[in-house]
Amino acid sequence: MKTAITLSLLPSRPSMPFVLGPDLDEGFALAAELGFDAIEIFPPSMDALDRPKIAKLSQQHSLPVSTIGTGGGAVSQGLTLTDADADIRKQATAYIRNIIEAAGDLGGSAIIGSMQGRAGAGDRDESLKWLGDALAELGDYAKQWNQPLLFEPLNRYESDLVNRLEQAVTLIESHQATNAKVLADLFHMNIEEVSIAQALTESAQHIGHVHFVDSNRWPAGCGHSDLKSAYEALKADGFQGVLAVEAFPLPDQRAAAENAAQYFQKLLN
Ligand code: LER
Ligand code: MN
Repeated sequence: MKTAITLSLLPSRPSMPFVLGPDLDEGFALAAELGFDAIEIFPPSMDALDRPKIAKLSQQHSLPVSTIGTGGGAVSQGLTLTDADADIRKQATAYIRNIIEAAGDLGGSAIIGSMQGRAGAGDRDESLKWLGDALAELGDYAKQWNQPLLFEPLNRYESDLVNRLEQAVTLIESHQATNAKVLADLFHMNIEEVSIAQALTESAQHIGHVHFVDSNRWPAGCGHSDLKSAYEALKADGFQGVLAVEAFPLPDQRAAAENAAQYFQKLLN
């Protein structure tokens, strides 16, 4: 398994689960210094993504970009794949295509989390159909770069569509979204799953990426989730992807990054 740490291109905020950023030079340098294997980037918009600069830093520090989040489309522009307005759904798809392309060119994959939206007062089955169809279409698009499309169940306070891994697997299979993989975020799972380790094992064949974070969304070791058993389950199931630190930058950015790096050193060696 490899490790990654998140870098947000928005100013760092304690309420956002991104450890590094917004300065790319500083973020890449600290990630390299602490021995992470890759970087996960969260841009608020396509314009914020300085692709040449990211490519240069990635090469300079030998730090591949594992993943790029698409949530900026929802947070900054109000786009989701399940909006009642077909035009907004189309704009959301176009936004995600651009991120798939940017990530693919950098050798990484795109994440669909917040872009799944919510059914709210609308028809939940219809929302799930729009979402499943989008995962199939966008997953096919990502094949050009030989990358999976990562789909992330969110906890109930962020979405009423897909909260547990098993629901994501059902959606992927029922829509033949053959290139969509599940992103297991251990923070959301702590809220939604009966057992994190058991859920990981049950969906093992579909898991493509992990947000490795503690119960309180602080870095691993700073909360009360049984992350050792989560890791042992992933290992036993042959998971070979990335464990990414998508955690609050607390108590501060550097300490959060150092705590996560120290935890990984003990866990992985
Ligand atoms: C949001 O809560 C989250 O976990 C992100 O990875 C999804 O955009
Ligand atoms: Mn996450």
